[in-house]
Amino acid sequence: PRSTVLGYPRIGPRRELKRALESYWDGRSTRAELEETGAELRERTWRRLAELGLAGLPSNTFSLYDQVLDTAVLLGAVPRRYLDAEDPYFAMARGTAGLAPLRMTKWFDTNYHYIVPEIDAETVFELDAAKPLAELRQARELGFETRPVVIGPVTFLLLAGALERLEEVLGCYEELLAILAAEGVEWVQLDEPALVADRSPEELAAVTAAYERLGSAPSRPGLFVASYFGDLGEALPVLAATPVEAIGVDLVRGGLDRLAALAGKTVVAGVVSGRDVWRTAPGRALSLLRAVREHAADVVVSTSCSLLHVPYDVAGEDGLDPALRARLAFAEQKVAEVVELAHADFQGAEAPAASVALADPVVFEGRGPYVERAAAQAAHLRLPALPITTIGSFPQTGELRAARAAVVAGTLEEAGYDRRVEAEIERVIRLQERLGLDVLVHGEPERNDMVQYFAEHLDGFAVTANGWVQSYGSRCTRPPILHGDVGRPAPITVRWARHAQSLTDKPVKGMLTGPVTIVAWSFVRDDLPLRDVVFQVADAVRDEVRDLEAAGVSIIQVDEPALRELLPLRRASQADYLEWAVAAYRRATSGASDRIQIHTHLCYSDADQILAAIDGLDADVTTIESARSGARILGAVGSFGRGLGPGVYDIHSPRVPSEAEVEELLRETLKVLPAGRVWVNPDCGLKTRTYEQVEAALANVVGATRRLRDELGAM
Ligand code: THG
Ligand code: ZN
Repeated sequence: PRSTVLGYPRIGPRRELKRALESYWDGRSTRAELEETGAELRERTWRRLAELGLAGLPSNTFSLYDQVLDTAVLLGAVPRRYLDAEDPYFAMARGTAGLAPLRMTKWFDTNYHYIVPEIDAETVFELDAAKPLAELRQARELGFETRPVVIGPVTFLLLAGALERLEEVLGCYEELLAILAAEGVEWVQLDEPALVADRSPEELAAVTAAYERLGSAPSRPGLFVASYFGDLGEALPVLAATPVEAIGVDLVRGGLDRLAALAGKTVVAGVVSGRDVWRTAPGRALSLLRAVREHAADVVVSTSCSLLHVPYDVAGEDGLDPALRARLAFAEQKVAEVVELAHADFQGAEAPAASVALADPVVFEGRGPYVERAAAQAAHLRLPALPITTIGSFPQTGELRAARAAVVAGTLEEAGYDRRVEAEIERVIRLQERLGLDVLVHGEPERNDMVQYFAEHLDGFAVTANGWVQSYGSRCTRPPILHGDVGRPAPITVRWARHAQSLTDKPVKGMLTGPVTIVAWSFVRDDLPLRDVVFQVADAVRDEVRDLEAAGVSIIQVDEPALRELLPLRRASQADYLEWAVAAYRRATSGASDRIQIHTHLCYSDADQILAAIDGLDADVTTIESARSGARILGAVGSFGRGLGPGVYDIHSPRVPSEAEVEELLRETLKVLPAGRVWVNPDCGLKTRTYEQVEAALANVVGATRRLRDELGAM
């Protein structure tokens, strides 16, 4: 059979695109130079895929920023206010001095973020096929025939919250199909990952309408509709009943149940995972392929989703244990696996291995009831009304980043680095005292990325030298690889927390990352249920909590910014996930005695969806994004029974909020929450801001809070 992949990384094997983007944004290079880097990266990818023996090469999987934004441009959905910007594409992605960017949010259950298209009464859809055509022609000049990849109409409109505009948008897709057919294109790939989540009868009817209409377009290439990130479920027979010629199914996460419906279709069988870094078990993959061939007219071997979500290449990762390295497959290795499977004989393969059974629910001793804890903490901490705090990180200076690089390069000794970190902690403590904050932080100067930092200090994790994965735009993370049993050989944060607390009489928070987030932002072993892995991490966090308490820390923050990210796409599985995720958090914090105040922080503005679960975490204080979303969260928190700090200013923007603005947000908060449970804090960590911005903003936060305290005192 033939072979293909649904998409490929595009940031560049050495993050060439990141460098080119940031250079262009800083005015150090031109748009033409940026485009040139893009063209080189595409050329390299097609050549490499062809060398590896892949038969079906995709095009239009490259993007200068984001594929959803590219689709909005393709369909003419560019809000008018951006058209006068010097570069409307990047104005939508990043904003300009006078224009806020479009919203950004998580791509399904991945750590990739896409730009949310804005579609309203002003939107006039009009096809602009320049980008897919340019990529198609570039590939042809290099001698490669490719399959253009575009996000499908149903997923695009669902992401934009505008499915009612289907008829208009289908006109653009029809026009695109005609143009591609005229170019002699054989196949086009339309991505419909939204079909693996629960869909209403109306939404399924939209699938039928869309693909009946595109299928009967008078002039078109073969239609390949790709689904990924899960099982198509009831959408499979719906899609199969339309005239599309090929359907892509995720056989890593999805099952074989309804494959009989695919009789007569080409099935693009996603048997090599695009979501993990493990080698594919050939026995299982071959028996899946054999099962598919029994039903389908034709089988194409493929990845379960785009390889965008894995790093480029295991080669060069010389720092990894050879035994671990031998188990790994990044994008290049996964392409080789697809090719090998396509050449293999499907006959005589073994049956798929049975999945691992779930362990028994874990029992642990909890903390006392909130009211009792709150009384013990109040007596111990003696905080003023409306206590002011920050989320944890302070600006990361260039000096610190350079010092970390020098340690890696061997030109700076650990002891010298540690002294610099201690000096930075002292500066952050003094700054907070001078500003008049009540609960201080050490500023996290010892951490680059929090998950990377904990992975480096825990057993069972490996970190890569160059395993970058795009998170959004030019931003990447290097997800650690959780490959063995997790353990904490020694305290991790205690020495920094102790140093910080020794500098001041005010309480300094200990700062930890929660078990769900550490696992969500890592590549995780697949031989244990995810839940069991999360519980192992929870036990390591619990050890750290106990040691922080023993070191004299009286407030410990355990963040779970990724709690929502791992929420299953299907509602039927959500309750079970939330139950064990919450249990893992409580286990991680259960080592603290009642007089220790546990804080947590959540980053996103749509937390109201899982507010009950956040309540279930049973943290004494929760800080949460609020300012950026127009304090929308306040409508949902009235029932929240413990301390809450809805952010009073948006740290994602360099803008310094005025005292009056902060005061207004605090007044709004005091309308829905009793004053005794309100905390005052920014929306999120201050790592990406400058000290100048942070000082000015926090001074205004303190000013506004003091005015309200005076009023409360007078009542
Ligand atoms: N850490 C990890 N995953 C995350 C976040 C995180 N996922 C969600 C959210 N936060 C994503 N946001 C970002 C924000 C900034 C960066 C990456 C993801 C970033 N990265 C540096 C870069 O690309 O230049 C590299 C960081 C490094 O040196 O490790 O700025 O906070 N794991
Ligand atoms: Zn945050």
